[in-house]
Amino acid sequence: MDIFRRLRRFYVPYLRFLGMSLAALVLTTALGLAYPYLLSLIINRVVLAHQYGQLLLYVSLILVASLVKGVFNFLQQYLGQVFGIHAAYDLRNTLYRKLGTQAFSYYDRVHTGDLMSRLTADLDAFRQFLAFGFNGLVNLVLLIVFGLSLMVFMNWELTIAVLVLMPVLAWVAVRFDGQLWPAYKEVRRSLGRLNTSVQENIMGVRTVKSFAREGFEQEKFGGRNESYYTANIVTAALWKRYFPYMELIGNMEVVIVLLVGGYLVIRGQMSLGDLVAFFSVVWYIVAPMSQLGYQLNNWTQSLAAGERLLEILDAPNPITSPEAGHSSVLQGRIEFAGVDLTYEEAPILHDIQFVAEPGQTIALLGLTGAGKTSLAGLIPRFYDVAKGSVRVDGVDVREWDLQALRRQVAVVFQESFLFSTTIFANIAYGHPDATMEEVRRAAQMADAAEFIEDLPAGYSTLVGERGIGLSGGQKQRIALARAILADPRILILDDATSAVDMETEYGIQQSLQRVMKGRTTLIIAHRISSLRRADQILVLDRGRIVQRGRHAELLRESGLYRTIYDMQFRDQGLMPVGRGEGFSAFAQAASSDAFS
Ligand code: DGT
Ligand code: MG
Repeated sequence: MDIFRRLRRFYVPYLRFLGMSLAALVLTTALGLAYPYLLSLIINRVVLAHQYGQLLLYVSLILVASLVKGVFNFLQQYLGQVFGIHAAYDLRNTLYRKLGTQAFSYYDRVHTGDLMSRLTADLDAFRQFLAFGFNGLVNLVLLIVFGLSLMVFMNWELTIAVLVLMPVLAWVAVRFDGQLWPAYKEVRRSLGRLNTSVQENIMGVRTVKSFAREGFEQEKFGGRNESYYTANIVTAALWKRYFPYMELIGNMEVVIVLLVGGYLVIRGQMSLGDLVAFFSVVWYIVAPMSQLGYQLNNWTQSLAAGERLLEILDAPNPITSPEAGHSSVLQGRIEFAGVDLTYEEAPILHDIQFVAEPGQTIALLGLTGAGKTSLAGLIPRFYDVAKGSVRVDGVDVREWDLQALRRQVAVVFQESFLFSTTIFANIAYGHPDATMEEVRRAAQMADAAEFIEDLPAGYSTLVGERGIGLSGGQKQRIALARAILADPRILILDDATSAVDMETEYGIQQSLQRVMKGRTTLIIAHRISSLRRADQILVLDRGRIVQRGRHAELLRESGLYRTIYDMQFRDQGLMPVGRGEGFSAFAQAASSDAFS
């Protein structure tokens, strides 16, 4: 019940549709009960009284009642649907908006497939209930109230006989519902897991195939499919176990009516017409009563679904924009003061301290897993610090208006992501009203223009799902062009040129130096060649800055920097493996540009 209360803001605005639907429902039910009454009249006044002249009149009345009932029944169902569709529409939008504002840390935890199944299957179960479930339950109540009144009106002794079994019915229903709730939660959960598996297999199909692990994945999927299957079987079995009881009770009601009613008719205490009418009212009520299980089923299912939707809506978001947050054109001064970062209690960064003046280039170097990406992510506030502060232009990022901050900080992520649309739209993503000229210029600076213009459809080429595939380096350069076009005051390049050859990287760096004049750049790289011209190089080791300075200074010190440098240059010939691919190309670039 609480679940419906907490979700009420989505359906309360549309209660008028439910109201109209319920009004139509009342009329449908009333007309439905008019039928047994007319039947009793036919028997008492026509058949038993031998007044066959009136037959046509009563038959036409029944016909009219059925027709009008049909119209109201249509309205009842249609308006119920409209109610559900409207509420689901709002709920879907709100869920999506909530997911859109969720912090990075939220996405570290959730599974895409599970989220998808909540947004589709669970939302639909909830909609179904709003559309049919409410009405179904109300219908039941109406039938019982109307039907009972009619029965009491016709013969109260017989009514009492029928009511004897009611507590049994209620007991069975409540017991059943108690077992159904956990069963349905399990159905929903296992569907979420199943979808996660499907999603991962589609995303990771290349890895699966290259390791010939189709069998393993098949088995994993099979296992989850089986859990889902079992959960469904369990609910079906519960259902089936309960159903015979309901049917038995229904049939016993019929027997009671025939026994007691027959006795009353024989004793002359009840007319035959009334018995027939009574009998059909009981029939009329018993059928939906035996569907009580179905209604409960519907109700329980939608509660389980509603709970999963509430989990999305109620998930706390640690990163929210402050009210009336700071917002101004950014100069580009970055300051880390005693910054610690933890991911779910695990310490990642310790006491990070540095200042980048506007226009400077800061480089981060360190072994894999040292915390470079994590450090950079603190600037646009992807995560919040555990201790200390990150200030941009002297203002703590937690006091910045989040949108204003992020709009002026562009990040080229370690893994470039392209949307399945045109190359043009991908580059213009952060700046949707960009002209072709601007897009082309950004592409040129990222050294992407040439290959894009060689494609048959040029900038209109579709990438991603339906479009052509691009090489890793091509994707990276498109992502880079996207960041350049956003015209950021702070640019973060997380290994942004790792997939291009050294010559291309060199060219990109030259043009970046021009664009980024007066702006701050943070470069993360594994190749010393990529960062040797930085104003300040920070060497990160297991979450701490262990060395800092310019290339020439760091080379003179013994330490991690020198070690990495030696590995990358001294032992060129001896390095069969490693991250510094393309050494010969680099050597050329290096020789044309003195190191120290
Ligand atoms: P890379 O890109 O391989 O050169 O490595 P870095 O230096 O960019 O490392 P980073 O910052 O991605 O990761 C530092 C540590 O933090 C590493 O032990 C993995 C862990 N870590 C990274 N991202 C997450 C996350 O989203 N959640 C949790 N719990 N840990 C994370
Ligand atoms: Mg990284």
